[in-house]
Amino acid sequence: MRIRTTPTFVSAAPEAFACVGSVPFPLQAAEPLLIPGDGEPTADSIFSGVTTFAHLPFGACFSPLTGSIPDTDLVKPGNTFDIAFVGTPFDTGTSFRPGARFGPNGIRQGSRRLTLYGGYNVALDVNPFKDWARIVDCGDVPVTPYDNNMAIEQMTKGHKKLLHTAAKATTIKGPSGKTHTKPLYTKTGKVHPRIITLGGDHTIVLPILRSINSAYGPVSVIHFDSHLDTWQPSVFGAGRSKTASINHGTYFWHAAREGLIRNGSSVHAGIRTTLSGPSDYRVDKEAGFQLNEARLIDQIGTQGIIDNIRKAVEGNPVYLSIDIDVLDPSAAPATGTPETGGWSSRELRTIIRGLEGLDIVGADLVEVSPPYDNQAEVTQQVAADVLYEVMSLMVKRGPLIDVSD
Ligand SMILES: [Mn+2]
Repeated sequence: MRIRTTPTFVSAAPEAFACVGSVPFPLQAAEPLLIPGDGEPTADSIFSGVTTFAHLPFGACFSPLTGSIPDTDLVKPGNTFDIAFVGTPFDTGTSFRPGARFGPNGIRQGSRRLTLYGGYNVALDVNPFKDWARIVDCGDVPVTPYDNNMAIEQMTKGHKKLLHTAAKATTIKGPSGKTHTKPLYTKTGKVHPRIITLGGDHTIVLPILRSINSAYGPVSVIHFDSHLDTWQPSVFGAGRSKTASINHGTYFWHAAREGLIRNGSSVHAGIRTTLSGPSDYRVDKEAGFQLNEARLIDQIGTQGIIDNIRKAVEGNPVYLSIDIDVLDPSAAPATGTPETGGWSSRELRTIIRGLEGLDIVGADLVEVSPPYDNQAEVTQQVAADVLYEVMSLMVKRGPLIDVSD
């Protein structure tokens, strides 16, 4: 039977095609807004279109079709950025429930509504989307699921490629009106963009810290997690092979031994895991971390946790790593190794906002495993919202340039 094409369809088609490529995305609307203020005119663009983090422009920094990381021409001249979101879909370092390889796109899905009203962050009084920073979504680093050693090389190389791209903003006006250009902390002599990584299981932080070290040297780490992740391979993963020794419970142990972490000025927050024994805390201290257990919040509140974190890292370049399992499973069920007795999303967001002004050089959010999320996608949403706070902190802090001279 022949299917009839109605005259209505035929006449409507050219109009529909005329719209392709010209749908105004929330942050790129060329026409004046209909209502004065910070709003945006097209709510439909929140739920339609190809998904990037918070509808940010897609950077196409890698070649997903060939699985390759380009050696040159990563970012075309004039197309640089200050903050890049990048996915790292690796989950073959997990010990229990896998699935974090779907985390990057899960978090992107959870981020779709972030710009519905324009993206202004009330608590931090900043709109990260409409300030000095050019922010992009670089897609995903190509990662093999068959060979962890190769994957770690890919992740190191991919992160380095983005990190060593020149930042767009390379000057800043100081309080006196003077223009400053001297980069803070870097050993390369240039201002680096900040990379925010969407995990992936927590193993990805070892390659990330190796990359960060190539630009900044050892950094202080703020680590939100229910687990220590400084376990010796003999305790976690049994160290049956060199490959097995690097996993999502041991990467900080390796990072500390490689000199990637500033000893004594790194800090855990939200810890509540069982241990192999009290000696795990001793090994953890040797790796350079101060400890804030989750239950401490009942005694000192969110402000007390904030104060402890700031005291540990202030004055240093800071890397921020957030395991979504720092939250209580009621707030974030979709993760590989959930632990009850965790913080609420409100408490975590308050604590992260309390890090305002710190020199955060990079960040990640890991261990979101979408196959375990509920139908409301609550884990993916809270992950996106937490990264929105992190992005706001980075924008509010400004480029990492020294204004003291
Ligand atoms: Mn964890």
